[in-house]
Amino acid sequence: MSRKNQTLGEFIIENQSSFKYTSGELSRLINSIRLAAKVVNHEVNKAGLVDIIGAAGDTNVQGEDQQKLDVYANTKFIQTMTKRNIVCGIASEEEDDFISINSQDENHQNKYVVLIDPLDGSSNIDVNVSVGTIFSIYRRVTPVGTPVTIDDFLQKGNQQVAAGYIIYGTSTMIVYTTGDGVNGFTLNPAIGTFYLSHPDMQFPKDGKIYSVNEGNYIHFPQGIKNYIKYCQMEEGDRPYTSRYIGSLVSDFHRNMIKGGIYMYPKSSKNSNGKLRLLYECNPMAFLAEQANGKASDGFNRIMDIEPTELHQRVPFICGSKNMVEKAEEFMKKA
Ligand code: AHM
Ligand code: MG
Repeated sequence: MSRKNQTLGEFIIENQSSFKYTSGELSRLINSIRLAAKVVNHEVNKAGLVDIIGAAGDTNVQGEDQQKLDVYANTKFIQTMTKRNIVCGIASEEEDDFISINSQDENHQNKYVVLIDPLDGSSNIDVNVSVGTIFSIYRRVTPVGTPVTIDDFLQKGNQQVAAGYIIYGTSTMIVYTTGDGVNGFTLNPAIGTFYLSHPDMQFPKDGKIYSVNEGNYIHFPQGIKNYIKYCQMEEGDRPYTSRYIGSLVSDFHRNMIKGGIYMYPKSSKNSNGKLRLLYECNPMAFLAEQANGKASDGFNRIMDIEPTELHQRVPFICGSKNMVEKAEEFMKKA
């Protein structure tokens, strides 16, 4: 059982045996994410001090301008996992295609693939607002000893073996699950160590916060419009409070602690919403369910959606169970 003040390193070792595949490979992988997180954290915290913010000039596969820190975080996470030779493949929001990893002596012996959004919400960096890293981990489905294929990445969310996020906020935290609850670790920047600060995190069953970009209201489906009106209605414990940071990790993190719902629905402008199924929605959905919350596209469980492409988008409704179920009710009625 988890103990407060335990370091993340100790926690990983202590909990390794409770994981059904006990080779230690997953532990080493989470350790490498921890290391890259510290390096990226250091750089994110310098963003206001050095000339690192601003578009790097590249455009990513979604046609968005890349900020320099997106590129930096992408490189660091990929480098760390590649150099330590612990994964057989990586897919990233910042890379058009997946990367197959093989060191000559290992001959594709690694079993895990990672999907990552290295710096989510990066439009918030130059205004000093929290951003995050999101990661999702699967066991490969193709045979060990062969190069990974797209099939290793296009797995349903319900096949994830671990998922988590790093939040670069007022404190830096790693929050992750290996399918046995959700635990949060806070970085002590003075000594560079993550400590277990939030054991066994749980979404309150109900909440009073709704998080959605209401600027898109007129483009939303009728069910979402009706649910937003319901949130604003003076009745019982309503109206709810509206809180939207525009940084998924931060909005999710706050809602998990306080109780709330996050929505990025489809709209008449954007038929599948904005968020990416494989490295944004699925990992958050896994965390939500492990913390007694819920994640849906309005009708179906996010983690049951069959992926068809790496950068697929999907409408996303996630948070306190009763709130998500209420939003689904409005979607079905409309
Ligand atoms: P990004 O991956 O380009 O940073 O986009 C994802 C982010 C989420 O973190 C956030 O919740 C959402 O986009 C905000 O979008 P919008 O500005 O349209 O509300
Ligand atoms: Mg993103």
